[in-house]
Amino acid sequence: MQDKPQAPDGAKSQGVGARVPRKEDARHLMGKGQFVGDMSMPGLCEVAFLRSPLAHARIGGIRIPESLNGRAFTREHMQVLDIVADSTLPTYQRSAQPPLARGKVRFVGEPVAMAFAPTRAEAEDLVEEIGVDYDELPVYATAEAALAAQGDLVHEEWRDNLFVTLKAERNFDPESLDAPVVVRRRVELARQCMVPMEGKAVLAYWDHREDQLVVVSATQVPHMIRTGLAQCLELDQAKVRVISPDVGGAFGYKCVMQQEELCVAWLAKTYKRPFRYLEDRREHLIAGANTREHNYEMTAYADRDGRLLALDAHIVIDGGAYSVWPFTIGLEPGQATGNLPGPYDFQSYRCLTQCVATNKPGFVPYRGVARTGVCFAIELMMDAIAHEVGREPWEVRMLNLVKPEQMPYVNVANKHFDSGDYPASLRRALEMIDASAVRQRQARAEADGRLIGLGVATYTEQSAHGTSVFAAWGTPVIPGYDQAAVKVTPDGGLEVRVGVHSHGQGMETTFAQIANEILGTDVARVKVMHGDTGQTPFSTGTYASRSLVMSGGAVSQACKRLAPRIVHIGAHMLSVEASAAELRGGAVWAGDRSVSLREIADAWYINPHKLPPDADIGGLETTVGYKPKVDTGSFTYASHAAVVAVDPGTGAVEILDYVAVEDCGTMINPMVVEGQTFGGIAQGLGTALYEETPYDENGQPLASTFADYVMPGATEVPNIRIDHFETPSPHTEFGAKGMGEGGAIAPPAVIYNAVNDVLRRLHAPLVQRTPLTPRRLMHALAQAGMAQAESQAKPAPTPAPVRELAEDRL
Ligand code: MCN
Ligand code: SMO
Repeated sequence: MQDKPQAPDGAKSQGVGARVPRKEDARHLMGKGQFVGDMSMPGLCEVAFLRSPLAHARIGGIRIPESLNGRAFTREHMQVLDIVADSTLPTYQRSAQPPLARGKVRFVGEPVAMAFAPTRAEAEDLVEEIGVDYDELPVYATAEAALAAQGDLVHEEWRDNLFVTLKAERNFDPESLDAPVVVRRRVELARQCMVPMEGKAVLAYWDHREDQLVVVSATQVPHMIRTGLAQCLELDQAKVRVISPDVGGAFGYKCVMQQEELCVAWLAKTYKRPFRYLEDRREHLIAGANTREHNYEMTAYADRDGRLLALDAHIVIDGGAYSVWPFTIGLEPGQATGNLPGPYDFQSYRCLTQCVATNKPGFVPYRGVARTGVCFAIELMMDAIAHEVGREPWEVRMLNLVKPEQMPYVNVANKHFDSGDYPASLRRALEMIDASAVRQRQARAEADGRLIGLGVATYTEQSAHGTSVFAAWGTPVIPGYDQAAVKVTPDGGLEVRVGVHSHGQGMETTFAQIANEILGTDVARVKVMHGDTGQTPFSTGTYASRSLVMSGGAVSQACKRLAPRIVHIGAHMLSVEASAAELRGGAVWAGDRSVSLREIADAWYINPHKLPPDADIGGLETTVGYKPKVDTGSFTYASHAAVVAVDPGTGAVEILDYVAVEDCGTMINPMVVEGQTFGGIAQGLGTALYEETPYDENGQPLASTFADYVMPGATEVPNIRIDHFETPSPHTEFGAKGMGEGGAIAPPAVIYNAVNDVLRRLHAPLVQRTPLTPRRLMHALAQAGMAQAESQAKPAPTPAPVRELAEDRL
């Protein structure tokens, strides 16, 4: 039976740019996903951890009852190396993270001991029997306290509590600018968690036939976890296989090696039996990881039109107790320092960034990484400058945004913007939100007494940054070529193997679309395999919105390498020269005659007497490595705008309208791009309005359940309207840019700019610290009258006008 060759048009409708429904949705909608928690194995034991109740203490002793021998363990029992994330950044001080605490504990929730039993409940009972003597040490619950420490450092062998200090300076001499406008700002982002639906999850066993440790883990980066585990367990990598099955959201939380992964892997290696650990929600909120806590002090120098002339910044990042492997804590200050200048064209910049070790869980990259913080900082600053010079926020942005005719553009922090029309995205966002109508509406009072505000923000999302960028960040693992293996099956279908991992991004569909674009194979017949080091070529994995550009690029290249081999065989079967044949719609054509990929595959595998004598002996499979021509990253950008209504009676903020105009170059699947954008914005709104992990002065986390840790739900996320531009990147396959994080970058800036639009009209102090809880907003509103009186009474503290140094630090 032969395939009917597809009509060329039919094939195109599944290729690059098509809104193909996601192939992976069927199994998830039917509840057939395969998560670590769904798995069962004979003899499987569940693992529970005893976690530190104190933020900083020396461990005097750990008492394990004799009855628990062989079932409960401390660091002493484990023959493994600690997780050490070293970095080549100058000033960097490395932290060694033991899988179970050694000598002291450094944050509440740090694993101190573990036990296993047939059920989790029994394992939890066992760890309860373990006794620990703690000698309390001074707790550094804030970066400020940690910087002021005298002795008893978080890591005793260090000089001070600083992970790393970064300095950037370019043409910085504000005196010489004689800027008529000087604006100071202090903005802060709260600490928060990532809260994927599925927490950490790992199951490990010994495969006796392969003589291999198999670790099934919910991870974004299976190949790197294999490398990391092999190093810490001192095993050959050939003895370790890591499988990442379905993963219930990751968002950066699962792009690093986790202590629990190492513990469970060690148990399986030692006892040659299956073990599993599943993080529960409380563990996640207390001990999982924290993120986002940045503090910015900035001074901007501008002219009277609002043109930014220079920016001076001091950034402090609360890095928590340990640096993560492999990205290191250096990534966060590196990205913050490099991205703070935003999408703007100015030439004078100075930035000092300090990343501080404190007694909190280690800081982990979270969707957007530092860019959510820097967007918040620079976009609040842009609004402040606009206010200072008496212009609309968008007028000042238009003046400062890098223009399309300047592309490619190297900015003051040496970021290489590849392509795009930033001002056009802002114009389109203003048009969609109908800014002039909002201004007219604001002039009238609302019938319900609420106050309307309009906010905008523009950002760039450096994505798919390559070798040179990571080398500059000094990380122990640096991405290079991503490989894809593509194989035509004997019945003419396609197998595509990639080392990245898809956990909601839809790559099982979009990578199939790429293969379809080149080889014409129906998307339904393209099987994308990922997440298993035993089956896929090496990739450092999925993070930094890189999978499509890097791994997708490799899929394209591999298909392109197969195409001429297919044509060569097909032409022979059609008795024409290869130059007279063409691959189209999954078949090789010569005039109106064709031979399908199924027939060609059949010839290669089963009926080789039909092959040309000089057929490529590589056959119908190939593995190709790829990286973009220029490795400084593809810069997706977007402008977001929102209209909010503030209720002065309750401090509640309702989002009345939200638009996003994004440009990720050529879209592989616009529907997937929109899904990614919606999800990112929902998370960004969480950062803006709800999510916070507060700590008391003893380093005790105060939000350990969803009663205290507030997340946006379906009713809090508005109807978001999205529009796209498609300016191709000159550096990548198809001109596509990465975009998976983008949605999460702008919302805090947009929402705060909109609410501050309201507060400015009331002469109230501005809000500049996330999240925007009703309490913080009520506090600002309550001060409205007072603030007005003060600003009239106080003389400007320096000759240049410096205003709005509001410090709402509730
Ligand atoms: N895409 C496209 N056209 C483009 C760019 C992307 O069709 N021009 C598609 C891609 O084919 C892919 C998706 O959009 O299906 C995202 O691609 P990309 O921007 O390459 O990002 P990654 O696949 O590398 O995903 C990582 C990124 C990051 S870093 C975080 S954090 C994040 C995010 O993706 N975590 C997520 N989105 C997430 N979405 C879900 N559901 N769950 C997570 O954990
Ligand atoms: S935070 Mo995304 O995994 O780079």
